[in-house]
Amino acid sequence: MAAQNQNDKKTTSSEEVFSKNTPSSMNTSPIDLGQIEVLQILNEHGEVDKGLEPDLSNEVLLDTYRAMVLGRAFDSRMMTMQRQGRMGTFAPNFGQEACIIGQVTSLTKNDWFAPSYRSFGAQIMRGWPLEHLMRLWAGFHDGFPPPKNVNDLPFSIVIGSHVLPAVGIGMGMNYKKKKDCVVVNYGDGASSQGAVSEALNFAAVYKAPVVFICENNGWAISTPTKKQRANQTFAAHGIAHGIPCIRVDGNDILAMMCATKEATDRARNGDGPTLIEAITYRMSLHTTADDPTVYRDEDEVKVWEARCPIKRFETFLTNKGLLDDDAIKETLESCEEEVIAARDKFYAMDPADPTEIFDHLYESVPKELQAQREEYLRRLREKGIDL
Ligand SMILES: Cc1ncc(C[n+]2csc(CCOP(=O)(O)OP(=O)(O)O)c2C)c(N)n1
Ligand SMILES: [Mg+2]
Repeated sequence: MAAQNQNDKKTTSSEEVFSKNTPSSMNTSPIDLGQIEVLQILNEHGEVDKGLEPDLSNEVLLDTYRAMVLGRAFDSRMMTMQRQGRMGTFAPNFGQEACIIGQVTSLTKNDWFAPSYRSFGAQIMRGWPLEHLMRLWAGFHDGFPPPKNVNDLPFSIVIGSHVLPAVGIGMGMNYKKKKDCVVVNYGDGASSQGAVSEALNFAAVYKAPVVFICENNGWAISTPTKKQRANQTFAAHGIAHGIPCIRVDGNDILAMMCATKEATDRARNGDGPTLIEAITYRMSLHTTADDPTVYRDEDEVKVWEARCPIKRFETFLTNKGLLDDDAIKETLESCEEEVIAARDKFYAMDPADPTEIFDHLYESVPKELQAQREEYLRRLREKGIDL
């Protein structure tokens, strides 16, 4: 695999993989950063590079496929629930399923995962019940803490702020001489936060066992990557900090799994952090509060539709004799049923007490906040809600 200062002939340059039909918002590599190559194992037609194909069992391949389909089924249902007024603001992950699932397939229960808000597919794999995630997105406080025995951080809405704590966890692992590691993801937009540079520097200097995944999905709300960073290669952040780095086709699940496996092995062996830039695309809106049609061209979205991570994996698995039309249909139906069952459980739960939003900032509530609490209760009573 390509990493800093290595020359693996099997990987290709970013131009070969992405120059064709690359949308204008995503100039790739205007500067020659020749050492940072793009790893792709499954091309957008689902054809595999035999020389790079990983040796994975049929069970792992099919479980990974189902995890991607389940993530998308969760996504679709949450969008519907939000539009029905039964869910809070939600950040979909359409089109980024390979990027997100491939990050966690090489983690064990002892490892840590520090996600951003678009990571629910991976959170499900890590052991978060779906109805727990629904509580979270509905804004109920009890949805935020990770379930018992799941070593994940709750995601932070403050962009990039979870990256430093993730490095702290990695440094703690070194201190305790553990062989575990941390995967932390953040977006192209988050990469501009000072805290992310600080985190990279700490991890590099202290050889923290951390895998940084920069999810370059083309946009930070309405800011395209070309306005985010003059050097379009987010992986170069690694070079600047002395961290081995690689760019990966983030819509290729096999490439994501291989890159993350190599990075987690390196971390466990005491060789410190790795930075993976996953090149993917946010197919849908930023959140349910956003309307991308006002700032981006639909033609751009069409280009990425052809690079669908689920479709290309389906083609690969079908060619391998592991899937057929019936199995594809059954997988989708069973994932939808699982999501519906979770939705019904979620609807049957008691809602949270809405006044809890006043409870968690101060040990004793200051009088100004107490006045707001009373005002809020008064307004709820006006609407016929008496707590
Ligand atoms: C510190 C901070 N600044 C601004 C925001 C508002 N905000 C929410 S999401 C977002 C864009 C993040 O883009 P990116 O990191 O690329 O992640 P993506 O949403 O594309 O997954 C911004 C600016 C915030 N939540 N926190
Ligand atoms: Mg982004």
